[in-house]
Amino acid sequence: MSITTLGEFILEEQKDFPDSSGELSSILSSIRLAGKIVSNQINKAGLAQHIMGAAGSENIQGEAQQKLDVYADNQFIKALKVRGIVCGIASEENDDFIAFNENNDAKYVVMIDPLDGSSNIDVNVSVGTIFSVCKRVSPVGSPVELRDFLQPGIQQVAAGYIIFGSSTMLVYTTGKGVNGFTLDPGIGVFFLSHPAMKTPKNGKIYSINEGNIKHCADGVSEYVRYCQSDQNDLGKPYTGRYIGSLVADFHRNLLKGGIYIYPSTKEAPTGKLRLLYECSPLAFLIEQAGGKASNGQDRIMEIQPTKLHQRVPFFIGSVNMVDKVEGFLDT
Ligand code: AHM
Ligand code: MG
Repeated sequence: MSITTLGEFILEEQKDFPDSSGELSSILSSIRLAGKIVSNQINKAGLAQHIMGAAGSENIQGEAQQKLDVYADNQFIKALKVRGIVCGIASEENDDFIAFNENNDAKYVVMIDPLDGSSNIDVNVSVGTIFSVCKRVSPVGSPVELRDFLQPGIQQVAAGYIIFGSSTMLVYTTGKGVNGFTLDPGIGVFFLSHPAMKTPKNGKIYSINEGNIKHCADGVSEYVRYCQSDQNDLGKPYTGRYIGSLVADFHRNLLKGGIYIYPSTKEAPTGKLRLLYECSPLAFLIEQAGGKASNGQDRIMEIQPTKLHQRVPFFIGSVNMVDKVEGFLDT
Protein backbone atom coordinates (compact mmCIF):
# COMPACT_ATOMS: atom_id res chain seq x y z
CA MET A 1 0.00 0.00 0.00
CA SER A 2 1.15 3.52 -0.78
CA ILE A 3 2.32 5.71 2.08
CA THR A 4 0.56 8.73 0.60
CA THR A 5 -1.98 9.96 3.08
CA LEU A 6 -5.34 11.47 2.17
CA GLY A 7 -4.19 14.79 3.63
CA GLU A 8 -1.10 14.84 1.42
CA PHE A 9 -3.12 13.79 -1.62
CA ILE A 10 -5.69 16.56 -1.12
CA LEU A 11 -2.95 19.20 -0.92
CA GLU A 12 -1.15 17.77 -3.95
CA GLU A 13 -4.39 17.81 -5.97
CA GLN A 14 -5.02 21.41 -4.97
CA LYS A 15 -2.00 22.39 -7.09
CA ASP A 16 -4.02 21.33 -10.18
CA PHE A 17 -6.37 24.20 -9.43
CA PRO A 18 -4.08 27.26 -9.62
CA ASP A 19 -6.80 29.73 -8.54
CA SER A 20 -7.69 27.64 -5.52
CA SER A 21 -7.89 29.31 -2.15
CA GLY A 22 -7.84 25.93 -0.43
CA GLU A 23 -11.52 25.95 0.57
CA LEU A 24 -12.33 22.76 -1.31
CA SER A 25 -9.34 21.09 0.33
CA SER A 26 -10.68 22.20 3.70
CA ILE A 27 -14.10 20.76 2.89
CA LEU A 28 -12.53 17.40 2.05
CA SER A 29 -10.48 17.55 5.24
CA SER A 30 -13.61 18.29 7.29
CA ILE A 31 -15.38 15.30 5.72
CA ARG A 32 -12.30 13.17 6.44
CA LEU A 33 -12.39 14.20 10.11
CA ALA A 34 -16.13 13.65 10.58
CA GLY A 35 -15.77 10.32 8.74
CA LYS A 36 -13.19 9.14 11.24
CA ILE A 37 -15.38 10.15 14.19
CA VAL A 38 -18.42 8.38 12.72
CA SER A 39 -16.34 5.31 11.84
CA ASN A 40 -15.20 5.09 15.43
CA GLN A 41 -18.80 5.14 16.69
CA ILE A 42 -20.05 2.64 14.11
CA ASN A 43 -17.38 0.18 15.16
CA LYS A 44 -18.78 0.28 18.69
CA ALA A 45 -22.38 -0.16 17.59
CA GLY A 46 -22.73 -3.71 18.88
CA LEU A 47 -21.41 -2.71 22.28
CA ALA A 48 -23.00 0.61 22.96
CA GLN A 49 -26.78 0.38 23.26
CA HIS A 50 -27.08 4.15 23.38
CA ILE A 51 -26.11 4.40 19.69
CA MET A 52 -27.98 1.37 18.34
CA GLY A 53 -31.53 1.26 17.12
CA ALA A 54 -34.16 3.82 16.30
CA ALA A 55 -33.97 7.39 17.53
CA GLY A 56 -37.77 7.52 17.84
CA SER A 57 -38.10 10.21 15.17
CA GLU A 58 -38.75 10.29 11.43
CA ASN A 59 -37.04 12.30 8.70
CA ILE A 60 -38.88 14.33 6.06
CA GLN A 61 -39.32 11.18 3.99
CA GLY A 62 -41.19 9.45 6.79
CA GLU A 63 -38.34 7.03 7.45
CA ALA A 64 -37.46 6.06 11.01
CA GLN A 65 -34.20 7.75 11.97
CA GLN A 66 -31.58 5.58 13.62
CA LYS A 67 -29.56 7.04 16.47
CA LEU A 68 -26.45 6.85 14.36
CA ASP A 69 -28.16 8.73 11.49
CA VAL A 70 -28.69 11.64 13.81
CA TYR A 71 -25.21 11.33 15.28
CA ALA A 72 -23.53 11.23 11.84
CA ASP A 73 -25.64 14.14 10.59
CA ASN A 74 -24.53 16.27 13.54
CA GLN A 75 -20.87 15.36 13.08
CA PHE A 76 -20.76 16.29 9.39
CA ILE A 77 -22.71 19.51 9.97
CA LYS A 78 -20.40 20.51 12.81
CA ALA A 79 -17.19 19.72 10.90
CA LEU A 80 -18.34 21.62 7.81
CA LYS A 81 -19.72 24.63 9.65
CA VAL A 82 -16.90 25.35 12.04
CA ARG A 83 -14.19 26.05 9.48
CA GLY A 84 -16.25 28.71 7.72
CA ILE A 85 -15.79 27.12 4.28
CA VAL A 86 -19.38 26.10 3.49
CA CYS A 87 -22.34 28.50 3.41
CA GLY A 88 -25.01 25.82 3.76
CA ILE A 89 -25.72 22.13 3.80
CA ALA A 90 -28.60 19.93 2.65
CA SER A 91 -28.93 16.53 4.25
CA GLU A 92 -31.21 13.55 3.90
CA GLU A 93 -31.96 13.91 7.59
CA ASN A 94 -33.23 17.51 7.50
CA ASP A 95 -36.42 18.76 5.87
CA ASP A 96 -34.89 21.97 4.61
CA PHE A 97 -31.35 23.05 3.88
CA ILE A 98 -29.40 24.55 6.77
CA ALA A 99 -27.99 28.03 6.17
CA PHE A 100 -24.72 28.80 7.92
CA ASN A 101 -25.34 32.54 8.05
CA GLU A 102 -22.04 33.19 9.80
CA ASN A 103 -20.39 31.70 6.67
CA ASN A 104 -22.09 33.88 4.04
CA ASP A 105 -18.70 34.64 2.52
CA ALA A 106 -18.12 30.97 1.72
CA LYS A 107 -18.64 29.90 -1.87
CA TYR A 108 -19.51 26.21 -1.51
CA VAL A 109 -22.56 24.16 -0.52
CA VAL A 110 -22.55 20.51 0.50
CA MET A 111 -25.27 17.90 0.02
CA ILE A 112 -24.98 14.78 2.09
CA ASP A 113 -26.55 11.50 3.05
CA PRO A 114 -24.76 11.18 6.39
CA LEU A 115 -25.47 7.50 6.92
CA ASP A 116 -27.04 5.65 4.03
CA GLY A 117 -28.43 2.19 4.70
CA SER A 118 -28.47 2.87 8.43
CA SER A 119 -31.15 0.28 9.12
CA ASN A 120 -28.32 -2.21 8.43
CA ILE A 121 -26.22 -1.10 11.39
CA ASP A 122 -28.08 -3.19 13.95
CA VAL A 123 -27.30 -6.31 11.90
CA ASN A 124 -23.62 -5.44 11.35
CA VAL A 125 -23.86 -4.74 7.62
CA SER A 126 -21.79 -2.06 5.86
CA VAL A 127 -23.20 1.45 5.65
CA GLY A 128 -21.90 4.62 4.04
CA THR A 129 -21.84 8.39 3.78
CA ILE A 130 -22.37 10.02 0.37
CA PHE A 131 -21.46 13.66 -0.31
CA SER A 132 -21.57 16.19 -3.11
CA VAL A 133 -19.99 19.66 -3.28
CA CYS A 134 -21.13 22.50 -5.57
CA LYS A 135 -20.23 26.15 -5.94
CA ARG A 136 -23.10 28.40 -4.93
CA VAL A 137 -24.90 30.33 -7.68
CA SER A 138 -26.22 33.10 -5.43
CA PRO A 139 -23.85 35.98 -4.67
CA VAL A 140 -21.06 35.38 -2.17
CA GLY A 141 -21.75 37.45 0.95
CA SER A 142 -25.51 36.83 0.95
CA PRO A 143 -27.38 34.03 2.73
CA VAL A 144 -27.44 30.70 0.90
CA GLU A 145 -30.58 30.01 -1.16
CA LEU A 146 -32.46 26.92 -2.36
CA ARG A 147 -31.16 27.45 -5.92
CA ASP A 148 -27.61 26.91 -4.65
CA PHE A 149 -28.56 23.30 -3.94
CA LEU A 150 -30.80 22.65 -6.95
CA GLN A 151 -27.96 22.23 -9.42
CA PRO A 152 -27.52 19.40 -11.93
CA GLY A 153 -24.75 16.88 -11.23
CA ILE A 154 -22.49 18.34 -13.93
CA GLN A 155 -22.01 21.36 -11.65
CA GLN A 156 -20.43 19.28 -8.88
CA VAL A 157 -16.84 20.19 -8.05
CA ALA A 158 -16.31 17.16 -5.82
CA ALA A 159 -18.21 14.06 -4.76
CA GLY A 160 -17.48 10.91 -2.86
CA TYR A 161 -18.45 8.39 -0.26
CA ILE A 162 -17.14 6.79 2.87
CA ILE A 163 -17.83 3.10 3.27
CA PHE A 164 -17.91 1.74 6.79
CA GLY A 165 -17.28 -1.90 6.00
CA SER A 166 -14.76 -4.52 6.99
CA SER A 167 -12.45 -1.53 6.67
CA THR A 168 -13.36 2.15 6.38
CA MET A 169 -12.62 3.72 3.00
CA LEU A 170 -13.05 7.21 1.59
CA VAL A 171 -13.42 7.37 -2.19
CA TYR A 172 -13.71 10.72 -3.95
CA THR A 173 -13.34 12.68 -7.16
CA THR A 174 -12.78 16.32 -8.01
CA GLY A 175 -13.24 15.55 -11.71
CA LYS A 176 -9.71 14.26 -12.22
CA GLY A 177 -10.32 10.56 -11.75
CA VAL A 178 -11.35 8.58 -8.69
CA ASN A 179 -9.08 7.68 -5.80
CA GLY A 180 -9.74 5.50 -2.77
CA PHE A 181 -8.18 5.72 0.68
CA THR A 182 -8.31 3.11 3.43
CA LEU A 183 -8.34 4.08 7.10
CA ASP A 184 -5.67 2.56 9.30
CA PRO A 185 -7.72 2.52 12.51
CA GLY A 186 -4.65 2.06 14.69
CA ILE A 187 -3.27 5.48 13.84
CA GLY A 188 -6.39 7.16 12.44
CA VAL A 189 -4.91 7.93 9.02
CA PHE A 190 -6.37 7.31 5.57
CA PHE A 191 -3.79 5.97 3.09
CA LEU A 192 -4.09 5.92 -0.70
CA SER A 193 -4.97 2.28 -1.36
CA HIS A 194 -6.89 2.48 -4.66
CA PRO A 195 -5.28 5.06 -6.98
CA ALA A 196 -6.95 6.01 -10.30
CA MET A 197 -9.91 3.66 -9.92
CA LYS A 198 -11.53 2.41 -13.12
CA THR A 199 -14.62 0.24 -13.37
CA PRO A 200 -14.75 -2.61 -15.94
CA LYS A 201 -16.80 -1.83 -19.07
CA ASN A 202 -18.57 -5.19 -18.68
CA GLY A 203 -19.53 -6.85 -15.43
CA LYS A 204 -21.06 -10.07 -14.19
CA ILE A 205 -23.01 -8.74 -11.22
CA TYR A 206 -26.53 -7.35 -11.16
CA SER A 207 -27.90 -5.73 -8.00
CA ILE A 208 -31.60 -5.06 -7.59
CA ASN A 209 -34.22 -5.73 -4.93
CA GLU A 210 -35.88 -8.60 -6.76
CA GLY A 211 -38.70 -8.65 -4.23
CA ASN A 212 -40.09 -5.68 -6.15
CA ILE A 213 -39.74 -7.21 -9.60
CA LYS A 214 -43.48 -7.68 -10.19
CA HIS A 215 -43.95 -3.99 -9.51
CA CYS A 216 -41.26 -2.79 -11.95
CA ALA A 217 -41.60 -1.77 -15.60
CA ASP A 218 -41.58 -4.68 -18.08
CA GLY A 219 -38.19 -3.58 -19.43
CA VAL A 220 -36.61 -3.96 -15.98
CA SER A 221 -37.96 -7.47 -15.40
CA GLU A 222 -36.96 -8.47 -18.97
CA TYR A 223 -33.44 -7.22 -18.30
CA VAL A 224 -33.29 -9.23 -15.05
CA ARG A 225 -34.43 -12.32 -16.96
CA TYR A 226 -31.67 -11.59 -19.49
CA CYS A 227 -29.13 -11.47 -16.63
CA GLN A 228 -30.40 -14.81 -15.37
CA SER A 229 -30.46 -16.56 -18.74
CA ASP A 230 -27.89 -18.69 -20.57
CA GLN A 231 -28.53 -16.66 -23.71
CA ASN A 232 -26.91 -13.42 -22.54
CA ASP A 233 -23.50 -12.04 -23.52
CA LEU A 234 -21.80 -14.29 -20.95
CA GLY A 235 -23.65 -17.41 -22.07
CA LYS A 236 -24.46 -18.15 -18.42
CA PRO A 237 -26.33 -16.41 -15.60
CA TYR A 238 -24.83 -13.32 -14.03
CA THR A 239 -24.24 -13.22 -10.29
CA GLY A 240 -27.03 -11.59 -8.28
CA ARG A 241 -25.75 -9.51 -5.34
CA TYR A 242 -27.90 -7.08 -3.36
CA ILE A 243 -26.88 -5.92 0.09
CA GLY A 244 -29.56 -3.23 0.34
CA SER A 245 -26.90 -0.75 1.35
CA LEU A 246 -26.28 1.50 -1.63
CA VAL A 247 -22.68 2.46 -0.88
CA ALA A 248 -21.68 -1.15 -0.30
CA ASP A 249 -23.43 -2.39 -3.47
CA PHE A 250 -21.97 0.49 -5.46
CA HIS A 251 -18.44 0.02 -4.09
CA ARG A 252 -18.39 -3.70 -4.90
CA ASN A 253 -19.70 -3.14 -8.42
CA LEU A 254 -17.26 -0.27 -9.01
CA LEU A 255 -14.35 -2.57 -8.21
CA LYS A 256 -15.62 -5.73 -9.88
CA GLY A 257 -17.90 -4.47 -12.64
CA GLY A 258 -21.67 -4.71 -12.43
CA ILE A 259 -24.92 -2.80 -12.42
CA TYR A 260 -27.00 -1.44 -9.54
CA ILE A 261 -30.65 -0.76 -10.26
CA TYR A 262 -33.30 0.99 -8.19
CA PRO A 263 -36.13 1.51 -10.67
CA SER A 264 -39.60 2.99 -10.35
CA THR A 265 -41.85 0.58 -8.51
CA LYS A 266 -45.51 0.61 -7.58
CA GLU A 267 -44.59 1.75 -4.10
CA ALA A 268 -41.94 4.22 -5.27
CA PRO A 269 -43.20 5.55 -8.63
CA THR A 270 -40.19 7.85 -9.10
CA GLY A 271 -37.71 5.42 -7.57
CA LYS A 272 -36.47 5.47 -4.00
CA LEU A 273 -33.06 7.09 -4.15
CA ARG A 274 -32.51 10.82 -3.89
CA LEU A 275 -30.98 12.75 -6.77
CA LEU A 276 -28.95 15.36 -4.94
CA TYR A 277 -27.11 13.42 -2.27
CA GLU A 278 -27.30 9.80 -3.45
CA CYS A 279 -27.54 9.54 -7.24
CA SER A 280 -25.68 12.64 -8.51
CA PRO A 281 -22.50 12.12 -6.47
CA LEU A 282 -22.34 8.42 -7.35
CA ALA A 283 -22.98 9.32 -11.00
CA PHE A 284 -20.04 11.75 -10.93
CA LEU A 285 -17.82 9.01 -9.46
CA ILE A 286 -18.89 6.29 -11.89
CA GLU A 287 -18.40 8.53 -14.91
CA GLN A 288 -14.95 9.47 -13.66
CA ALA A 289 -14.22 5.76 -13.32
CA GLY A 290 -15.37 5.06 -16.90
CA GLY A 291 -18.90 3.85 -16.10
CA LYS A 292 -22.38 5.25 -16.65
CA ALA A 293 -25.41 6.40 -14.64
CA SER A 294 -28.88 7.03 -15.97
CA ASN A 295 -32.52 7.19 -14.94
CA GLY A 296 -33.27 4.67 -17.67
CA GLN A 297 -33.20 7.28 -20.42
CA ASP A 298 -31.29 10.35 -19.42
CA ARG A 299 -27.89 10.97 -17.93
CA ILE A 300 -28.27 11.45 -14.15
CA MET A 301 -25.64 14.21 -14.23
CA GLU A 302 -27.80 16.39 -16.51
CA ILE A 303 -31.09 16.18 -14.62
CA GLN A 304 -32.13 19.60 -13.36
CA PRO A 305 -33.39 19.13 -9.78
CA THR A 306 -36.58 20.86 -8.77
CA LYS A 307 -36.76 19.67 -5.15
CA LEU A 308 -34.21 19.07 -2.41
CA HIS A 309 -35.31 15.51 -1.70
CA GLN A 310 -36.24 14.61 -5.28
CA ARG A 311 -36.10 10.92 -6.13
CA VAL A 312 -35.09 9.34 -9.44
CA PRO A 313 -34.97 5.83 -10.91
CA PHE A 314 -31.33 4.80 -10.84
CA PHE A 315 -29.28 2.57 -13.16
CA ILE A 316 -25.55 2.78 -12.49
CA GLY A 317 -22.43 0.78 -13.18
CA SER A 318 -20.47 -0.73 -16.05
CA VAL A 319 -21.15 1.21 -19.23
CA ASN A 320 -22.15 -1.76 -21.40
CA MET A 321 -24.57 -3.04 -18.76
CA VAL A 322 -26.29 0.33 -18.36
CA ASP A 323 -26.52 0.64 -22.16
CA LYS A 324 -28.07 -2.82 -22.29
CA VAL A 325 -30.78 -2.15 -19.71
CA GLU A 326 -31.61 1.16 -21.42
CA GLY A 327 -32.21 -0.85 -24.59
CA PHE A 328 -34.77 -3.00 -22.74
CA LEU A 329 -36.49 0.11 -21.38
CA ASP A 330 -36.75 1.62 -24.87
CA THR A 331 -38.93 -1.14 -26.23
P1 AHM B 1 -31.88 5.18 3.20
O1 AHM B 1 -31.32 6.41 2.56
O2 AHM B 1 -33.16 5.44 3.94
O3 AHM B 1 -30.85 4.45 4.04
O4 AHM B 1 -32.34 4.22 2.02
C1 AHM B 1 -31.48 3.99 0.97
C2 AHM B 1 -31.21 2.52 0.90
C3 AHM B 1 -30.03 2.20 0.05
O5 AHM B 1 -28.86 2.13 0.80
C4 AHM B 1 -30.40 0.85 -0.49
O6 AHM B 1 -29.74 0.56 -1.69
C5 AHM B 1 -31.87 0.94 -0.64
O7 AHM B 1 -32.31 1.91 0.28
C6 AHM B 1 -32.54 -0.35 -0.32
O8 AHM B 1 -33.90 -0.22 -0.48
P2 AHM B 1 -34.86 -1.50 -0.50
O9 AHM B 1 -34.86 -2.05 0.87
O10 AHM B 1 -36.17 -0.95 -0.93
O11 AHM B 1 -34.28 -2.45 -1.51
MG1 MG C 1 -29.89 7.30 1.96
